[in-house]
Amino acid sequence: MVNKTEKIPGKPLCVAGFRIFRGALVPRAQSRVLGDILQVIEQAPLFSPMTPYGRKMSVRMTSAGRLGWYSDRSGYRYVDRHPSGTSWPSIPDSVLEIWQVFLPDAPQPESCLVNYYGEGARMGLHQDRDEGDFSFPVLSVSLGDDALFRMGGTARRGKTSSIWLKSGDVVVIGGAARLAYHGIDRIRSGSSSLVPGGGRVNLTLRVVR
Ligand code: MD6
Ligand code: FE
Repeated sequence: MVNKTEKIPGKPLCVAGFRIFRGALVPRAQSRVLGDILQVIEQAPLFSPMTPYGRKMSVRMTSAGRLGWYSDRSGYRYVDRHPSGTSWPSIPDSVLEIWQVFLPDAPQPESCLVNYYGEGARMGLHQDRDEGDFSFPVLSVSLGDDALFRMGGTARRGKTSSIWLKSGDVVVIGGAARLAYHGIDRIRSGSSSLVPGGGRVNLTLRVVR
């Protein structure tokens, strides 16, 4: 699953408290996870959330797990149903295995947010703070096209650093970085052939409570 036969993640690259595990998933593992996520998308189709300010997000989303992230004029929150009214599909085992390898001491994640970036999609600088409990890290998995990831501190206008995330990279934000600002400035369209039709899929796994 993960790059090491003994299933121990290698030493991460640390930027502003973000732990970046480059190439954590070998290509075979990336294909398996993506295949499982495409099935999630079949059951719970991608949709474009509306921000509380009334703008449509350029990233399309869906979720797996007990809770899914949702946004509309009433604000950002976790809900137990897809907009179609059905419960979210369960988090695939291939995805739970990644969480298990990187965060063996954390409880099981309750939510796996699936973000799809087509050409031109981006995600503004934000904090992940819609969860009821910040004691556990958020783990992200990048699949498909490269993405320019910007990382800052806990102040909105603080200094930031950027790095290109590639398919198979895993990022863990926990501890002091759990509430750090981050975002995706842009995608390098066509840089990967993993996702059918192109684009980037990012998974973020969380304990919500
Ligand atoms: C993305 N990632 O990579 C957006 N959040 O498309 C996130 O918003 C994120 O990478 C929390 C922890 C890690 C992340
Ligand atoms: Fe985030």
